Amino acid sequence: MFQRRQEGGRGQQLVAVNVDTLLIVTSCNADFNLARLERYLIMANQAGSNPVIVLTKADTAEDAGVFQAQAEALQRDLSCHCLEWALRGRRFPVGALVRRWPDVALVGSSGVGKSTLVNTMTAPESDTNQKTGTIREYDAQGRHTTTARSLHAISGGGFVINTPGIRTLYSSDVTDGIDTLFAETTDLAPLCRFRDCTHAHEPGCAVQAAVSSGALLADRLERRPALVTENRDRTPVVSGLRGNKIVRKKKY
Ligand SMILES: Nc1nc2c(ncn2[C@@H]2O[C@H](COP(=O)(O)OP(=O)(O)OP(=O)(O)O)[C@@H](O)[C@H]2O)c(=O)[nH]1
Ligand SMILES: [Mg+2]
Ligand SMILES: [Zn+2]
Repeated sequence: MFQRRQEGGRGQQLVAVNVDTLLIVTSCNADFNLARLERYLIMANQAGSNPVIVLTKADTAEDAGVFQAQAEALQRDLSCHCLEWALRGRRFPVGALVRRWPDVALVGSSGVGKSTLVNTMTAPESDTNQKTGTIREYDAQGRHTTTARSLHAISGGGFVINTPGIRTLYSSDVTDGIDTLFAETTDLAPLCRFRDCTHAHEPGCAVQAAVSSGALLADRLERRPALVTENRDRTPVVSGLRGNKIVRKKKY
């Protein structure tokens, strides 16, 4: 079950359920943002689905391989597909993917080409014709063309859910998702001297030792503390000291 916290809202909004593969769509242009991709990966990991990064608009980039290499480095064994605009008129190669993981959902910012992809995944005789819209040239922002979620049969089996572009993705209640994103750190954590080690400054930290020895890239740790803190601050605690504090604050 994918859910996301709404901007300004307190509750969670349901995005999709029973999804085997989450296709995280981004473009080889100004939309490409590693920190945002990490949030999508956390969402997919937390829901227990198989995340796949789909890079669209490879035709507009000088070297799409640079985008692909950066995306692939975000999580252990992450699969990442780079799509050429030339795919227009051809089918998105979901065949192998869908045989293993038949139910797919697409997420990503507005204008990255989710609806364009859905149109190439469904059978030509199906009545799927998702409306697509142009993007603003100067910053690659889409215009929120798709406004509702929809489910379509993929030719060859399985189903795909198209979703409206997401503006901001907050992380809350996703501790497991973060642990999977940073699997190298998660694996090392039991070797740290302190059980609640933040891997930032503590002595006897196995993660920092791995960075010093070159076994782990320091880049991998850069955005982790912010994600951990955001998750902690946004996750409601139902019992214990912090939970009680929140209840008291609400009362008075
Ligand atoms: N150059 C190029 N343009 C593409 C590609 N894929 C999609 N587009 C264009 O990108 C624009 C946005 O595509 P959409 O499919 O509407 O994007 P979306 O992600 O569904 O956007 P929202 O519905 O607003 O969330 C359209 O003008 C598409 O024609 C691609 O691979 N290369
Ligand atoms: Mg769309
Ligand atoms: Zn540590």
